[in-house]
Amino acid sequence: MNNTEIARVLSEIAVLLQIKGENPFKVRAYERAAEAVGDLSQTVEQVRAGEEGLRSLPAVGAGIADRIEEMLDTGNCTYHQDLLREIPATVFDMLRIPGVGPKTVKMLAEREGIVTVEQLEEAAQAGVLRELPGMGEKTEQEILRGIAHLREYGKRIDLGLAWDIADSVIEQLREAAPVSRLAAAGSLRRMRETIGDIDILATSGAPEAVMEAFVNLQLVAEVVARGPTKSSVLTPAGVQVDLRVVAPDSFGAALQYFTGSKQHNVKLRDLAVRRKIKLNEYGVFRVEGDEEERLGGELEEEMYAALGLPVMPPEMREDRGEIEAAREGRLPSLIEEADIKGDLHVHSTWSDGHSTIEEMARAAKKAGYQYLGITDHSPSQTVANGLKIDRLRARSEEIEAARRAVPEIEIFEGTEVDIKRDGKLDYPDEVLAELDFVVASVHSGWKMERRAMTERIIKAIQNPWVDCIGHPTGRLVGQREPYDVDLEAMLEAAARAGVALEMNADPNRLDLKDTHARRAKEIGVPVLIATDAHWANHLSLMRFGVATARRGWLEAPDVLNAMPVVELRTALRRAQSPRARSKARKRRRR
Ligand code: DGT
Ligand code: CA
Ligand code: CA
Ligand code: ZN
Repeated sequence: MNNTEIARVLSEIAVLLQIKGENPFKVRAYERAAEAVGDLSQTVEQVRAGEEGLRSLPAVGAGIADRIEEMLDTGNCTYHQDLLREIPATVFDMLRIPGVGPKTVKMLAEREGIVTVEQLEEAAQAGVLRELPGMGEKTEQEILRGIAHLREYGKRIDLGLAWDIADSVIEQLREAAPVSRLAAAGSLRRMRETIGDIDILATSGAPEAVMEAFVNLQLVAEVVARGPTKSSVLTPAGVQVDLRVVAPDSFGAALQYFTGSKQHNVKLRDLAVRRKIKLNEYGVFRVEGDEEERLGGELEEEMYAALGLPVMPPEMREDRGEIEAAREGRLPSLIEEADIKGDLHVHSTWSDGHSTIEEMARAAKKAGYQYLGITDHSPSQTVANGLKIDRLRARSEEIEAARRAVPEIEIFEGTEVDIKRDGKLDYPDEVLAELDFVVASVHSGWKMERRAMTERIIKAIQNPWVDCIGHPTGRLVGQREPYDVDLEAMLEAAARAGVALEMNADPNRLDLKDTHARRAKEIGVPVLIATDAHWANHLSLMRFGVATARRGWLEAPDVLNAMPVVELRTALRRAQSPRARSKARKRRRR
Protein backbone atom coordinates (compact mmCIF):
# COMPACT_ATOMS: atom_id res chain seq x y z
CA MET A 1 0.00 0.00 0.00
CA ASN A 2 1.26 3.46 -0.82
CA ASN A 3 1.14 6.53 1.41
CA THR A 4 -2.15 7.81 0.01
CA GLU A 5 -3.87 4.47 0.57
CA ILE A 6 -2.53 4.14 4.11
CA ALA A 7 -3.53 7.71 4.93
CA ARG A 8 -7.01 7.06 3.60
CA VAL A 9 -7.46 3.96 5.77
CA LEU A 10 -6.21 5.80 8.86
CA SER A 11 -8.55 8.71 8.31
CA GLU A 12 -11.48 6.38 7.67
CA ILE A 13 -10.70 4.65 10.96
CA ALA A 14 -10.80 8.06 12.65
CA VAL A 15 -14.23 8.77 11.18
CA LEU A 16 -15.57 5.33 12.04
CA LEU A 17 -14.34 5.62 15.63
CA GLN A 18 -15.98 9.01 15.86
CA ILE A 19 -19.29 7.60 14.67
CA LYS A 20 -18.98 4.87 17.30
CA GLY A 21 -18.52 7.62 19.89
CA GLU A 22 -15.04 6.46 20.88
CA ASN A 23 -12.53 8.43 22.93
CA PRO A 24 -11.79 11.73 21.11
CA PHE A 25 -8.06 11.44 21.82
CA LYS A 26 -7.94 8.13 20.01
CA VAL A 27 -9.89 9.65 17.12
CA ARG A 28 -7.53 12.61 16.99
CA ALA A 29 -4.49 10.32 16.99
CA TYR A 30 -5.74 8.51 13.88
CA GLU A 31 -6.53 11.82 12.23
CA ARG A 32 -3.10 13.20 12.95
CA ALA A 33 -1.39 10.01 11.86
CA ALA A 34 -3.35 10.12 8.60
CA GLU A 35 -2.25 13.69 8.02
CA ALA A 36 1.35 12.86 8.86
CA VAL A 37 1.42 9.97 6.39
CA GLY A 38 -0.29 12.08 3.76
CA ASP A 39 2.31 14.83 4.14
CA LEU A 40 5.35 12.55 4.01
CA SER A 41 7.90 13.10 1.31
CA GLN A 42 9.38 9.62 1.86
CA THR A 43 7.39 6.41 1.54
CA VAL A 44 6.02 4.87 4.74
CA GLU A 45 8.19 1.84 3.93
CA GLN A 46 11.28 4.06 4.03
CA VAL A 47 10.22 5.50 7.37
CA ARG A 48 9.81 1.99 8.77
CA ALA A 49 13.29 1.06 7.53
CA GLY A 50 14.75 4.21 9.09
CA GLU A 51 16.51 4.33 12.43
CA GLU A 52 13.55 5.51 14.47
CA GLY A 53 10.94 3.49 12.60
CA LEU A 54 7.23 4.24 12.32
CA ARG A 55 7.05 5.61 15.86
CA SER A 56 8.94 8.68 14.63
CA LEU A 57 5.76 9.80 12.85
CA PRO A 58 3.59 12.32 14.72
CA ALA A 59 0.79 10.71 16.75
CA VAL A 60 1.91 7.19 15.87
CA GLY A 61 2.09 5.05 19.02
CA ALA A 62 2.33 1.30 19.35
CA GLY A 63 -1.26 0.66 18.26
CA ILE A 64 -1.25 2.73 15.09
CA ALA A 65 2.28 1.51 14.25
CA ASP A 66 0.95 -2.08 14.34
CA ARG A 67 -1.87 -1.22 11.95
CA ILE A 68 0.58 0.42 9.53
CA GLU A 69 2.93 -2.58 9.77
CA GLU A 70 0.07 -4.85 8.86
CA MET A 71 -0.88 -2.68 5.89
CA LEU A 72 2.70 -2.63 4.63
CA ASP A 73 3.08 -6.39 5.01
CA THR A 74 -0.31 -7.66 3.92
CA GLY A 75 -2.00 -4.79 2.08
CA ASN A 76 -4.87 -5.09 4.55
CA CYS A 77 -6.02 -3.59 7.82
CA THR A 78 -8.18 -5.98 9.85
CA TYR A 79 -9.11 -3.29 12.36
CA HIS A 80 -10.47 -1.11 9.53
CA GLN A 81 -12.36 -4.06 8.09
CA ASP A 82 -13.84 -4.96 11.47
CA LEU A 83 -15.07 -1.41 11.90
CA LEU A 84 -16.60 -1.48 8.42
CA ARG A 85 -18.58 -4.57 9.39
CA GLU A 86 -20.24 -2.49 12.10
CA ILE A 87 -20.65 0.67 10.04
CA PRO A 88 -20.86 0.41 6.24
CA ALA A 89 -18.59 2.51 4.05
CA THR A 90 -21.61 4.23 2.48
CA VAL A 91 -21.70 6.58 5.49
CA PHE A 92 -18.64 8.38 4.12
CA ASP A 93 -20.86 9.75 1.35
CA MET A 94 -23.38 10.90 3.94
CA LEU A 95 -20.67 12.81 5.75
CA ARG A 96 -19.99 14.86 2.63
CA ILE A 97 -23.44 16.42 2.94
CA PRO A 98 -23.08 19.86 4.50
CA GLY A 99 -24.40 19.79 8.06
CA VAL A 100 -24.21 16.02 8.48
CA GLY A 101 -21.53 15.03 10.99
CA PRO A 102 -20.55 11.79 12.74
CA LYS A 103 -23.05 12.34 15.58
CA THR A 104 -25.94 12.66 13.15
CA VAL A 105 -24.77 9.62 11.22
CA LYS A 106 -24.63 7.59 14.43
CA MET A 107 -28.11 8.68 15.46
CA LEU A 108 -29.54 7.99 12.00
CA ALA A 109 -28.01 4.53 11.85
CA GLU A 110 -29.11 3.55 15.36
CA ARG A 111 -32.65 4.91 15.28
CA GLU A 112 -33.65 4.51 11.65
CA GLY A 113 -31.08 2.19 10.12
CA ILE A 114 -30.17 4.95 7.65
CA VAL A 115 -26.68 4.33 6.25
CA THR A 116 -26.80 5.65 2.67
CA VAL A 117 -27.43 9.04 1.06
CA GLU A 118 -30.40 7.56 -0.80
CA GLN A 119 -32.02 6.34 2.41
CA LEU A 120 -31.40 9.71 4.01
CA GLU A 121 -32.97 11.51 1.08
CA GLU A 122 -36.01 9.25 1.19
CA ALA A 123 -36.44 9.81 4.91
CA ALA A 124 -36.14 13.57 4.46
CA GLN A 125 -38.68 13.58 1.67
CA ALA A 126 -41.06 11.49 3.76
CA GLY A 127 -40.78 13.99 6.61
CA VAL A 128 -39.30 11.36 8.93
CA LEU A 129 -36.14 13.27 9.80
CA ARG A 130 -37.89 16.22 11.40
CA GLU A 131 -39.17 13.92 14.17
CA LEU A 132 -35.71 12.76 15.20
CA PRO A 133 -33.76 14.21 18.14
CA GLY A 134 -31.87 17.39 17.34
CA MET A 135 -33.50 17.66 13.91
CA GLY A 136 -36.54 19.60 12.76
CA GLU A 137 -38.12 20.79 9.57
CA LYS A 138 -35.34 23.28 8.86
CA THR A 139 -32.54 20.70 9.19
CA GLU A 140 -34.54 18.34 7.03
CA GLN A 141 -34.72 20.95 4.27
CA GLU A 142 -31.03 21.76 4.68
CA ILE A 143 -30.15 18.12 4.24
CA LEU A 144 -32.21 17.87 1.06
CA ARG A 145 -30.53 20.98 -0.34
CA GLY A 146 -27.15 19.60 0.70
CA ILE A 147 -27.76 16.35 -1.18
CA ALA A 148 -28.81 18.23 -4.32
CA HIS A 149 -25.73 20.42 -4.02
CA LEU A 150 -23.45 17.43 -3.67
CA ARG A 151 -24.91 15.79 -6.76
CA GLU A 152 -24.37 18.96 -8.77
CA TYR A 153 -20.87 19.75 -7.62
CA GLY A 154 -19.55 16.50 -6.19
CA LYS A 155 -17.02 15.64 -8.85
CA ARG A 156 -16.81 18.80 -10.89
CA ILE A 157 -13.97 21.32 -10.84
CA ASP A 158 -14.14 25.07 -11.12
CA LEU A 159 -13.62 26.94 -14.36
CA GLY A 160 -10.36 28.56 -13.25
CA LEU A 161 -8.64 25.28 -12.44
CA ALA A 162 -10.01 23.70 -15.62
CA TRP A 163 -8.54 26.47 -17.78
CA ASP A 164 -5.20 26.25 -15.95
CA ILE A 165 -5.04 22.59 -16.93
CA ALA A 166 -6.38 23.11 -20.45
CA ASP A 167 -4.02 26.01 -21.16
CA SER A 168 -1.02 23.94 -20.18
CA VAL A 169 -2.18 20.86 -22.10
CA ILE A 170 -2.67 23.01 -25.20
CA GLU A 171 0.68 24.71 -24.78
CA GLN A 172 2.53 21.43 -24.22
CA LEU A 173 0.82 19.73 -27.15
CA ARG A 174 1.81 22.57 -29.44
CA GLU A 175 5.40 21.94 -28.44
CA ALA A 176 5.44 18.16 -28.28
CA ALA A 177 2.95 17.00 -30.92
CA PRO A 178 2.54 17.45 -34.69
CA VAL A 179 -0.76 19.33 -34.42
CA SER A 180 -2.17 21.95 -36.78
CA ARG A 181 -5.37 23.13 -35.14
CA LEU A 182 -6.03 22.84 -31.45
CA ALA A 183 -9.09 24.03 -29.58
CA ALA A 184 -10.99 23.55 -26.35
CA ALA A 185 -14.55 22.25 -26.68
CA GLY A 186 -17.21 21.05 -24.23
CA SER A 187 -18.28 22.91 -21.11
CA LEU A 188 -14.83 24.51 -21.03
CA ARG A 189 -15.45 26.39 -24.25
CA ARG A 190 -18.93 27.28 -23.07
CA MET A 191 -17.30 28.63 -19.90
CA ARG A 192 -19.68 26.83 -17.58
CA GLU A 193 -19.01 27.55 -13.92
CA THR A 194 -17.97 23.98 -13.24
CA ILE A 195 -16.37 21.46 -15.55
CA GLY A 196 -16.84 17.68 -15.53
CA ASP A 197 -14.02 16.86 -17.91
CA ILE A 198 -11.83 18.79 -20.31
CA ASP A 199 -12.43 18.25 -24.02
CA ILE A 200 -9.77 19.18 -26.55
CA LEU A 201 -9.88 18.81 -30.32
CA ALA A 202 -6.98 18.75 -32.76
CA THR A 203 -6.18 18.21 -36.40
CA SER A 204 -2.97 16.53 -37.45
CA GLY A 205 -1.33 14.67 -40.31
CA ALA A 206 -0.12 12.09 -37.80
CA PRO A 207 -2.84 11.33 -35.24
CA GLU A 208 -0.97 8.41 -33.67
CA ALA A 209 2.00 10.59 -32.89
CA VAL A 210 -0.33 13.10 -31.26
CA MET A 211 -1.80 10.35 -29.07
CA GLU A 212 1.68 9.20 -28.12
CA ALA A 213 2.72 12.73 -27.12
CA PHE A 214 -0.53 13.30 -25.25
CA VAL A 215 -0.39 10.24 -22.98
CA ASN A 216 3.21 11.12 -22.18
CA LEU A 217 2.61 14.71 -21.16
CA GLN A 218 4.08 15.60 -17.81
CA LEU A 219 0.73 16.31 -16.19
CA VAL A 220 -0.65 12.85 -16.99
CA ALA A 221 -0.94 10.63 -13.93
CA GLU A 222 -3.01 7.86 -15.49
CA VAL A 223 -4.12 6.86 -18.97
CA VAL A 224 -7.81 5.92 -18.92
CA ALA A 225 -8.19 5.05 -22.60
CA ARG A 226 -5.92 5.15 -25.57
CA GLY A 227 -6.99 4.83 -29.18
CA PRO A 228 -5.71 5.86 -32.61
CA THR A 229 -7.57 9.20 -32.63
CA LYS A 230 -9.00 9.55 -29.13
CA SER A 231 -7.46 9.23 -25.69
CA SER A 232 -8.46 10.08 -22.15
CA VAL A 233 -6.09 10.76 -19.29
CA LEU A 234 -6.27 11.81 -15.66
CA THR A 235 -4.18 14.53 -14.03
CA PRO A 236 -2.72 13.84 -10.57
CA ALA A 237 -5.77 15.55 -9.04
CA GLY A 238 -8.06 13.20 -10.96
CA VAL A 239 -9.25 15.63 -13.62
CA GLN A 240 -10.05 13.89 -16.91
CA VAL A 241 -8.79 15.31 -20.18
CA ASP A 242 -10.13 13.94 -23.49
CA LEU A 243 -8.23 14.60 -26.71
CA ARG A 244 -9.69 13.86 -30.12
CA VAL A 245 -7.89 14.20 -33.43
CA VAL A 246 -10.29 14.84 -36.30
CA ALA A 247 -9.91 15.27 -40.07
CA PRO A 248 -9.31 18.89 -41.09
CA ASP A 249 -12.48 19.03 -43.20
CA SER A 250 -14.49 17.89 -40.16
CA PHE A 251 -12.92 20.22 -37.65
CA GLY A 252 -15.81 22.70 -37.61
CA ALA A 253 -18.35 19.89 -37.35
CA ALA A 254 -16.50 18.25 -34.47
CA LEU A 255 -16.02 21.58 -32.74
CA GLN A 256 -19.74 22.28 -33.03
CA TYR A 257 -20.70 18.79 -31.87
CA PHE A 258 -18.29 18.52 -28.94
CA THR A 259 -18.87 22.05 -27.73
CA GLY A 260 -22.43 21.12 -26.95
CA SER A 261 -24.30 21.60 -24.87
CA LYS A 262 -26.13 18.40 -25.44
CA GLN A 263 -29.45 20.23 -25.10
CA HIS A 264 -28.35 22.84 -27.64
CA ASN A 265 -27.36 20.10 -30.07
CA VAL A 266 -30.59 18.20 -29.60
CA LYS A 267 -32.63 21.32 -30.36
CA LEU A 268 -30.45 22.02 -33.39
CA ARG A 269 -30.90 18.51 -34.72
CA ASP A 270 -34.69 18.75 -34.39
CA LEU A 271 -34.55 21.85 -36.49
CA ALA A 272 -32.29 20.11 -39.01
CA VAL A 273 -34.47 17.02 -39.40
CA ARG A 274 -37.42 19.18 -40.38
CA ARG A 275 -35.32 20.72 -43.11
CA LYS A 276 -33.98 17.36 -44.34
CA ILE A 277 -30.54 18.25 -43.07
CA LYS A 278 -28.25 15.93 -41.14
CA LEU A 279 -25.71 17.22 -38.65
CA ASN A 280 -23.05 15.12 -37.01
CA GLU A 281 -19.48 15.37 -35.79
CA TYR A 282 -18.18 14.84 -39.36
CA GLY A 283 -20.15 17.44 -41.21
CA VAL A 284 -23.51 18.73 -42.37
CA PHE A 285 -25.43 17.02 -45.17
CA ARG A 286 -28.60 17.51 -47.21
CA VAL A 287 -30.56 14.26 -47.29
CA GLU A 288 -32.61 13.44 -50.42
CA GLY A 289 -33.97 9.91 -50.19
CA ASP A 290 -30.89 7.71 -50.12
CA GLU A 291 -28.61 10.49 -51.34
CA GLU A 292 -26.52 12.70 -49.09
CA GLU A 293 -24.96 15.89 -50.27
CA ARG A 294 -22.21 17.29 -48.11
CA LEU A 295 -22.74 20.97 -47.35
CA GLY A 296 -19.73 21.58 -45.16
CA GLY A 297 -17.92 20.74 -41.94
CA GLU A 298 -14.56 22.40 -42.06
CA LEU A 299 -15.89 25.52 -40.38
CA GLU A 300 -18.34 25.81 -37.51
CA GLU A 301 -20.13 28.57 -39.45
CA GLU A 302 -21.04 26.06 -42.16
CA MET A 303 -22.88 23.89 -39.65
CA TYR A 304 -25.14 26.72 -38.60
CA ALA A 305 -25.37 28.31 -42.05
CA ALA A 306 -26.87 25.08 -43.42
CA LEU A 307 -29.80 25.74 -41.08
CA GLY A 308 -29.96 29.39 -42.00
CA LEU A 309 -28.54 30.41 -38.64
CA PRO A 310 -25.66 32.62 -37.57
CA VAL A 311 -23.05 31.13 -35.24
CA MET A 312 -24.04 31.55 -31.62
CA PRO A 313 -21.29 32.35 -29.13
CA PRO A 314 -20.33 29.13 -27.26
CA GLU A 315 -21.31 30.71 -23.94
CA MET A 316 -24.92 30.92 -25.14
CA ARG A 317 -25.25 27.31 -26.26
CA GLU A 318 -27.33 26.00 -23.39
CA ASP A 319 -30.73 25.86 -25.05
CA ARG A 320 -31.85 28.87 -23.10
CA GLY A 321 -33.52 30.56 -26.06
CA GLU A 322 -30.42 31.22 -28.15
CA ILE A 323 -31.60 29.20 -31.15
CA GLU A 324 -34.93 31.05 -31.21
CA ALA A 325 -33.09 34.37 -30.88
CA ALA A 326 -30.77 33.40 -33.74
CA ARG A 327 -33.69 32.42 -35.95
CA GLU A 328 -35.39 35.71 -35.29
CA GLY A 329 -32.23 37.70 -35.88
CA ARG A 330 -32.13 39.05 -32.36
CA LEU A 331 -28.92 37.54 -31.01
CA PRO A 332 -27.35 39.98 -28.56
CA SER A 333 -23.95 41.45 -29.30
CA LEU A 334 -22.26 40.08 -26.20
CA ILE A 335 -19.84 42.00 -24.01
CA GLU A 336 -16.17 41.24 -24.71
CA GLU A 337 -13.08 41.55 -22.58
CA ALA A 338 -11.94 44.41 -24.80
CA ASP A 339 -15.05 46.38 -23.77
CA ILE A 340 -13.95 46.45 -20.13
CA LYS A 341 -12.53 49.86 -19.23
CA GLY A 342 -11.52 49.22 -15.65
CA ASP A 343 -11.77 47.10 -12.52
CA LEU A 344 -13.61 48.60 -9.57
CA HIS A 345 -13.26 46.01 -6.82
CA VAL A 346 -9.67 45.21 -5.86
CA HIS A 347 -7.78 45.09 -2.57
CA SER A 348 -4.36 46.45 -1.65
CA THR A 349 -1.79 45.88 1.08
CA TRP A 350 -3.78 48.37 3.17
CA SER A 351 -6.24 45.55 3.96
CA ASP A 352 -5.75 41.91 2.95
CA GLY A 353 -4.31 42.45 -0.54
CA HIS A 354 -0.78 41.36 -1.37
CA SER A 355 0.10 44.10 -3.86
CA THR A 356 0.53 47.81 -3.26
CA ILE A 357 -1.81 50.39 -4.72
CA GLU A 358 0.86 51.37 -7.23
CA GLU A 359 1.42 47.74 -8.26
CA MET A 360 -2.32 47.34 -8.78
CA ALA A 361 -2.38 50.55 -10.86
CA ARG A 362 0.48 49.33 -13.03
CA ALA A 363 -1.34 46.05 -13.60
CA ALA A 364 -4.44 48.03 -14.59
CA LYS A 365 -2.36 50.01 -17.05
CA LYS A 366 -0.95 46.81 -18.49
CA ALA A 367 -4.49 45.48 -18.89
CA GLY A 368 -5.25 48.54 -21.01
CA TYR A 369 -7.72 49.99 -18.52
CA GLN A 370 -8.70 53.62 -17.96
CA TYR A 371 -9.48 53.27 -14.27
CA LEU A 372 -9.15 51.20 -11.14
CA GLY A 373 -11.13 51.21 -7.89
CA ILE A 374 -9.17 50.40 -4.75
CA THR A 375 -11.76 48.90 -2.41
CA ASP A 376 -10.11 47.76 0.80
CA HIS A 377 -12.11 46.23 3.64
CA SER A 378 -13.86 48.15 6.43
CA PRO A 379 -13.15 47.87 10.21
CA SER A 380 -15.45 44.89 10.99
CA GLN A 381 -13.23 42.72 8.81
CA THR A 382 -10.56 42.46 11.47
CA VAL A 383 -9.16 39.25 10.00
CA ALA A 384 -8.77 41.03 6.66
CA ASN A 385 -7.11 44.01 8.33
CA GLY A 386 -10.08 46.26 7.61
CA LEU A 387 -9.38 49.99 7.66
CA LYS A 388 -10.52 52.08 10.61
CA ILE A 389 -11.47 55.62 9.61
CA ASP A 390 -8.05 57.10 10.37
CA ARG A 391 -6.30 54.48 8.24
CA LEU A 392 -8.85 54.91 5.47
CA ARG A 393 -7.96 58.60 5.40
CA ALA A 394 -4.25 57.90 5.68
CA ARG A 395 -4.54 55.70 2.59
CA SER A 396 -5.50 58.77 0.50
CA GLU A 397 -1.89 59.90 0.45
CA GLU A 398 -0.70 56.66 -1.04
CA ILE A 399 -3.51 56.78 -3.58
CA GLU A 400 -2.36 60.28 -4.53
CA ALA A 401 1.20 59.01 -4.93
CA ALA A 402 0.02 56.14 -7.14
CA ARG A 403 -1.98 58.61 -9.25
CA ARG A 404 1.22 60.56 -9.83
CA ALA A 405 3.24 57.41 -10.52
CA VAL A 406 0.71 55.93 -12.97
CA PRO A 407 -1.07 58.97 -14.44
CA GLU A 408 -2.69 56.93 -17.24
CA ILE A 409 -4.92 55.22 -14.69
CA GLU A 410 -7.68 57.12 -12.96
CA ILE A 411 -7.75 55.68 -9.45
CA PHE A 412 -11.08 55.62 -7.65
CA GLU A 413 -10.62 55.89 -3.92
CA GLY A 414 -13.01 53.24 -2.70
CA THR A 415 -14.04 50.75 -0.09
CA GLU A 416 -15.65 47.36 0.20
CA VAL A 417 -17.73 48.23 3.20
CA ASP A 418 -19.40 45.55 5.31
CA ILE A 419 -23.16 45.43 5.44
CA LYS A 420 -23.86 44.83 9.11
CA ARG A 421 -26.62 42.54 10.32
CA ASP A 422 -29.05 45.41 10.67
CA GLY A 423 -28.32 46.67 7.15
CA LYS A 424 -26.26 49.61 8.39
CA LEU A 425 -22.85 50.07 6.85
CA ASP A 426 -19.52 49.76 8.57
CA TYR A 427 -18.63 53.44 7.93
CA PRO A 428 -20.88 56.43 8.63
CA ASP A 429 -22.35 58.20 5.61
CA GLU A 430 -20.07 61.22 5.93
CA VAL A 431 -17.05 58.96 5.54
CA LEU A 432 -18.55 57.14 2.56
CA ALA A 433 -19.24 60.55 1.01
CA GLU A 434 -15.51 61.28 0.98
CA LEU A 435 -14.88 58.34 -1.32
CA ASP A 436 -15.22 57.94 -5.09
CA PHE A 437 -16.68 54.44 -5.16
CA VAL A 438 -18.39 52.19 -2.64
CA VAL A 439 -18.93 48.44 -2.88
CA ALA A 440 -21.06 47.09 -0.02
CA SER A 441 -20.88 43.39 0.83
CA VAL A 442 -22.15 40.81 3.30
CA HIS A 443 -19.27 39.09 5.07
CA SER A 444 -20.98 37.88 8.26
CA GLY A 445 -24.27 36.49 9.51
CA TRP A 446 -24.71 34.06 6.61
CA LYS A 447 -27.39 32.11 8.39
CA MET A 448 -29.89 34.93 8.69
CA GLU A 449 -33.38 34.03 7.63
CA ARG A 450 -34.60 35.13 4.24
CA ARG A 451 -36.68 38.14 5.16
CA ALA A 452 -34.12 39.66 7.46
CA MET A 453 -31.31 39.04 4.96
CA THR A 454 -33.30 40.57 2.13
CA GLU A 455 -34.16 43.64 4.21
CA ARG A 456 -30.56 43.92 5.30
CA ILE A 457 -29.27 44.09 1.73
CA ILE A 458 -32.06 46.32 0.45
CA LYS A 459 -31.27 48.76 3.24
CA ALA A 460 -27.67 48.88 2.02
CA ILE A 461 -28.87 49.39 -1.55
CA GLN A 462 -30.90 52.35 -0.37
CA ASN A 463 -27.90 54.06 1.20
CA PRO A 464 -27.20 56.96 -1.19
CA TRP A 465 -23.44 56.37 -1.13
CA VAL A 466 -23.50 52.75 -2.22
CA ASP A 467 -22.58 52.19 -5.87
CA CYS A 468 -22.55 48.41 -5.98
CA ILE A 469 -23.38 45.31 -3.94
CA GLY A 470 -20.38 42.96 -3.91
CA HIS A 471 -20.74 39.18 -4.51
CA PRO A 472 -24.50 39.58 -4.02
CA THR A 473 -25.42 36.00 -3.01
CA GLY A 474 -22.29 34.99 -1.10
CA ARG A 475 -22.00 31.60 -2.76
CA LEU A 476 -18.67 29.88 -3.33
CA VAL A 477 -18.76 27.60 -6.36
CA GLY A 478 -19.00 24.01 -5.16
CA GLN A 479 -18.21 24.98 -1.58
CA ARG A 480 -20.80 27.23 -0.07
CA GLU A 481 -24.40 27.76 -1.00
CA PRO A 482 -25.75 31.27 -1.36
CA TYR A 483 -27.23 32.84 1.71
CA ASP A 484 -30.99 32.88 1.81
CA VAL A 485 -32.04 36.05 0.05
CA ASP A 486 -34.95 37.09 -2.16
CA LEU A 487 -32.92 37.79 -5.26
CA GLU A 488 -35.82 39.22 -7.18
CA ALA A 489 -36.51 41.75 -4.44
CA MET A 490 -32.80 42.61 -4.34
CA LEU A 491 -32.73 43.15 -8.11
CA GLU A 492 -35.83 45.32 -8.03
CA ALA A 493 -34.45 47.46 -5.24
CA ALA A 494 -31.17 47.82 -7.12
CA ALA A 495 -32.99 48.82 -10.29
CA ARG A 496 -35.01 51.44 -8.42
CA ALA A 497 -31.95 52.88 -6.69
CA GLY A 498 -29.65 52.65 -9.73
CA VAL A 499 -27.20 50.53 -7.77
CA ALA A 500 -25.06 48.00 -9.63
CA LEU A 501 -24.77 44.37 -8.65
CA GLU A 502 -21.40 42.74 -8.95
CA MET A 503 -20.49 39.88 -11.23
CA ASN A 504 -17.52 38.78 -9.15
CA ALA A 505 -15.06 37.34 -11.68
CA ASP A 506 -13.17 35.11 -9.26
CA PRO A 507 -13.88 31.58 -10.57
CA ASN A 508 -14.50 30.47 -6.98
CA ARG A 509 -17.35 32.96 -6.77
CA LEU A 510 -18.88 33.89 -10.14
CA ASP A 511 -21.46 35.74 -8.11
CA LEU A 512 -23.84 36.88 -9.62
CA LYS A 513 -24.03 33.73 -11.66
CA ASP A 514 -24.99 33.58 -15.32
CA THR A 515 -28.75 33.23 -14.96
CA HIS A 516 -28.88 35.92 -12.26
CA ALA A 517 -26.97 38.31 -14.52
CA ARG A 518 -29.48 37.68 -17.26
CA ARG A 519 -32.30 38.53 -14.90
CA ALA A 520 -30.44 41.69 -13.83
CA LYS A 521 -30.32 42.78 -17.44
CA GLU A 522 -34.05 42.14 -17.90
CA ILE A 523 -34.88 44.23 -14.85
CA GLY A 524 -32.43 46.96 -15.84
CA VAL A 525 -29.87 46.56 -13.08
CA PRO A 526 -26.36 47.58 -14.12
CA VAL A 527 -23.77 44.85 -13.59
CA LEU A 528 -20.23 45.55 -12.45
CA ILE A 529 -17.77 42.88 -13.58
CA ALA A 530 -14.92 42.98 -11.09
CA THR A 531 -12.16 40.63 -10.00
CA ASP A 532 -11.95 41.26 -6.24
CA ALA A 533 -8.21 40.81 -6.89
CA HIS A 534 -5.92 40.49 -3.90
CA TRP A 535 -2.83 40.19 -6.12
CA ALA A 536 -1.89 42.40 -9.08
CA ASN A 537 -1.80 39.44 -11.46
CA HIS A 538 -5.35 38.49 -10.50
CA LEU A 539 -6.71 41.31 -12.62
CA SER A 540 -6.55 38.64 -15.33
CA LEU A 541 -9.48 36.82 -13.70
CA MET A 542 -11.65 39.36 -15.55
CA ARG A 543 -11.90 36.79 -18.35
CA PHE A 544 -14.07 34.52 -16.20
CA GLY A 545 -16.36 37.35 -15.17
CA VAL A 546 -16.81 38.48 -18.76
CA ALA A 547 -17.47 34.87 -19.85
CA THR A 548 -20.10 34.43 -17.17
CA ALA A 549 -21.66 37.76 -18.15
CA ARG A 550 -21.76 36.46 -21.73
CA ARG A 551 -23.52 33.34 -20.46
CA GLY A 552 -26.04 35.78 -19.01
CA TRP A 553 -26.41 37.44 -22.45
CA LEU A 554 -25.00 40.76 -21.24
CA GLU A 555 -23.99 43.41 -23.72
CA ALA A 556 -21.60 46.30 -23.13
CA PRO A 557 -24.35 48.81 -22.24
CA ASP A 558 -25.47 46.48 -19.42
CA VAL A 559 -22.07 46.61 -17.78
CA LEU A 560 -21.08 49.51 -15.55
CA ASN A 561 -17.35 49.17 -16.12
CA ALA A 562 -17.68 49.07 -19.88
CA MET A 563 -18.21 52.83 -19.55
CA PRO A 564 -15.38 55.22 -20.32
CA VAL A 565 -14.16 57.01 -17.23
CA VAL A 566 -15.83 60.36 -17.89
CA GLU A 567 -19.23 58.80 -18.42
CA LEU A 568 -18.78 56.58 -15.41
CA ARG A 569 -18.01 59.48 -13.10
CA THR A 570 -21.16 61.31 -14.08
CA ALA A 571 -23.28 58.14 -14.07
CA LEU A 572 -22.55 57.36 -10.44
CA ARG A 573 -25.22 58.37 -7.97
CA ARG A 574 -22.74 60.33 -5.90
CA ALA A 575 -22.07 62.55 -8.89
CA GLN A 576 -25.50 64.04 -8.32
CA SER A 577 -24.68 65.18 -4.79
CA PRO A 578 -23.43 68.75 -4.26
CA ARG A 579 -20.59 67.50 -2.10
CA ALA A 580 -19.28 65.15 -4.76
CA ARG A 581 -19.58 67.83 -7.40
CA SER A 582 -17.40 70.19 -5.42
CA LYS A 583 -14.93 67.38 -4.87
CA ALA A 584 -14.91 66.64 -8.59
CA ARG A 585 -14.31 70.31 -9.35
CA LYS A 586 -11.36 70.32 -6.99
CA ARG A 587 -10.02 67.20 -8.66
CA ARG A 588 -10.25 68.75 -12.09
CA ARG A 589 -8.42 71.84 -10.90
CA ARG A 590 -5.52 69.76 -9.63
P1 DGT B 1 -19.00 18.44 -18.62
O1 DGT B 1 -17.83 17.71 -19.16
O2 DGT B 1 -19.89 17.59 -17.80
O3 DGT B 1 -18.63 19.68 -17.90
O4 DGT B 1 -19.93 18.92 -19.84
P2 DGT B 1 -19.68 18.82 -21.40
O5 DGT B 1 -20.71 19.64 -22.04
O6 DGT B 1 -18.25 19.13 -21.73
O7 DGT B 1 -20.04 17.31 -21.71
P3 DGT B 1 -19.15 16.08 -22.23
O8 DGT B 1 -17.73 16.22 -21.91
O9 DGT B 1 -19.87 14.87 -21.73
O10 DGT B 1 -19.37 16.11 -23.80
C1 DGT B 1 -18.85 17.17 -24.58
C2 DGT B 1 -19.86 17.59 -25.60
O11 DGT B 1 -20.09 16.53 -26.54
C3 DGT B 1 -21.24 17.90 -25.06
O12 DGT B 1 -21.34 19.22 -24.59
C4 DGT B 1 -22.08 17.69 -26.27
C5 DGT B 1 -21.41 16.57 -26.98
N1 DGT B 1 -22.09 15.31 -26.63
C6 DGT B 1 -21.64 14.37 -25.82
N2 DGT B 1 -22.51 13.36 -25.76
C7 DGT B 1 -23.55 13.69 -26.52
C8 DGT B 1 -24.78 13.08 -26.88
O13 DGT B 1 -25.12 11.99 -26.44
N3 DGT B 1 -25.59 13.77 -27.72
C9 DGT B 1 -25.23 15.00 -28.22
N4 DGT B 1 -26.07 15.62 -29.04
N5 DGT B 1 -24.12 15.57 -27.92
C10 DGT B 1 -23.28 14.95 -27.08
CA1 CA C 1 -16.48 17.98 -20.92
CA1 CA D 1 -15.72 14.67 -22.41
ZN1 ZN E 1 -15.91 40.60 -0.25
